[in-house]
Amino acid sequence: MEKFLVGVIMGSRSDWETMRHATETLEELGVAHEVRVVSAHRTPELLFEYAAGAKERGLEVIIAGAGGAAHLPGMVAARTSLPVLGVPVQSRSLNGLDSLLSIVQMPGGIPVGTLAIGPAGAKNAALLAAAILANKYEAVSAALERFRRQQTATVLADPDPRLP
Ligand code: RP5
Repeated sequence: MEKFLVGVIMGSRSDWETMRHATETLEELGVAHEVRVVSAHRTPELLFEYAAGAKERGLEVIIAGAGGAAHLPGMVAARTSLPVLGVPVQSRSLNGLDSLLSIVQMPGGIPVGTLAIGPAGAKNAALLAAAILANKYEAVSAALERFRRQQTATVLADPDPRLP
C-alpha cells in the first residue's frame, strides 16, 4: 500500500474547485497524498476518526479546506498533533472572510497554520506542507527548490506585461 505523507481534506465536494490547487501542486512536487471529503458538521464522527488515526497511518501534514463556518481545520487540529494547514474557501455570501476568520482565530494551544482565501491559499498550503516535509525528505527538498527556480525563471523570461 502506498504511503501518503499529506492528507488533503475538505468540508464538501463544493470545495474541490479550490482544493484541487493544493493537490495539483503536491502532484507537481511528487508528494504522495490522499484526498477526502470530511465534514465537521455533516460527518463529525468521521472527522474525529480521521484526525485521531492520521499520524498512525503515516500522514505527516494535514491540509484542511473549508468555507463559511469553517470548523474543519480547527477540529482536526484539536484531535491530532500533526501540523494542520487551513485553507479558507471563498464562500458565496461573505466572500470567504467568514471562512478566514473561522480558521485563523484559534485559541492559544491549538494552532492551525492559516493560508490565504481561495486557490492561492490552497496552492501555498501544498508548498508549505512540502517545506515541512523537506526537512526530512531530500527528494521533496529538491523538488521545492526546482519549483522555486522555475517560477523565478518564468517571471524573468517574460518581463514586458504589454506583450501577450
Ligand atoms: C462547508 O460549508 C464546506 O467546507 C463548504 O465550503 C460550505 C458549503 O458546503 P456545501 O453546502 O456546498 O456542501 O462545510
